Amino acid sequence: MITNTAQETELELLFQAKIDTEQKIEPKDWMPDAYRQNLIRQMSQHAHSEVIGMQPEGNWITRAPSLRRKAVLLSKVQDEAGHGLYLYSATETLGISRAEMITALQTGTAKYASIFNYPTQTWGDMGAIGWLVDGAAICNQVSLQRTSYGPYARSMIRICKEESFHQRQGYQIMIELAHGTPAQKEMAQDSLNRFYWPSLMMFGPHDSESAHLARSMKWKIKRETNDDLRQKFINQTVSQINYLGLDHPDKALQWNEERGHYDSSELNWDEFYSVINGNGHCNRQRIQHHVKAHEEGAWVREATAAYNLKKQLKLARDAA
Ligand code: BYC
Repeated sequence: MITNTAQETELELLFQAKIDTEQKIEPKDWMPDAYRQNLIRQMSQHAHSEVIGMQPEGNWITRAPSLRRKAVLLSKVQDEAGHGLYLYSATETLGISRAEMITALQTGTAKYASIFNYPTQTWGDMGAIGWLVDGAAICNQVSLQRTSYGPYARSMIRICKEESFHQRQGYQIMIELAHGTPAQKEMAQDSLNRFYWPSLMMFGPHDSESAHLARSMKWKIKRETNDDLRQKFINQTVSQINYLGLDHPDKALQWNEERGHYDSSELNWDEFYSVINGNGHCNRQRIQHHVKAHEEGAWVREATAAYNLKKQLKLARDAA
């Protein structure tokens, strides 16, 4: 007789074989519960980041310096809402409801990207966010296009295309400021100085401190490690800073011929952990704002549910 444990072991072996041969795991496939939970954690946090990430930029829609800039920023912020929508929908395929995910965000059980707890003080910050924050996100998300869970991988393909546009619009703002008046150049430098370090923290703790890394790599949820992705981003940003004619915020940055990479300063990990544990500059404000918007939107959710019910009833009656 085959026992439950033996069957589970075989299922796990078959599951890992599928991953090892680059086949995607789809919603109705068998998967270990820890795989499902790990994905729910990462994907829902990714969705929350997209949605909370609308707030720092939303802050500047009414103060954009021209109608064209306003339209572009508005469109970018709307894209982020769309990314949240794809990701929440993809996460729902794992058996968790949207309401459960929102509660986890609002009660602090689920995290969102640390970067969005930093305030946006000037128009230059819109340039720095598009260029560096979306740039860091792309670096990570390009590799997530090959993640093992089908719905997550597919959502990443579209999101990456849109993020590339976001990065270009941010870099274009930086080009204009950096090549503008001395005051504009100073604004660009100040935004770079403030957003450079938090952008590097978006990749998470060092690999040696990353709680989920080993299993996520084995299951190919993550395709590259936190430190490898961060290094890629550091390398690619050097020439972009040079082109802008700005000073690199990392005074210790040095090309290492042997490694073929730039060596850089250590990040302020106390600051990172303080921010992800809820004590960043804007953590409370971001969540309060989310709760307020969610409560104000209750009538929309109720109206949609009532409309769907009516539609279902009509379909059922017509079919009867
Ligand atoms: N911020 O074991 P680790 C965008 C947490 S938005 C906050 O390495 P993992 C955009 C981590 O969650 C795109 N928390 O974790 C939107 C874990 O805590 P829990 C955002 C962080 O998951 C609007 C603990 O630290 N992109 O582009 O293996 C406007 C231990 O870490 C952070 C994504 O979300 C952080 N930076 O690796 C503009 C990408 N780092 O869960 C732009 C998807 C770590 O145990 N996510 N933590 O409580 C990932 O790729 C991975 O989750 C991470 C972390 C690389 C972020």
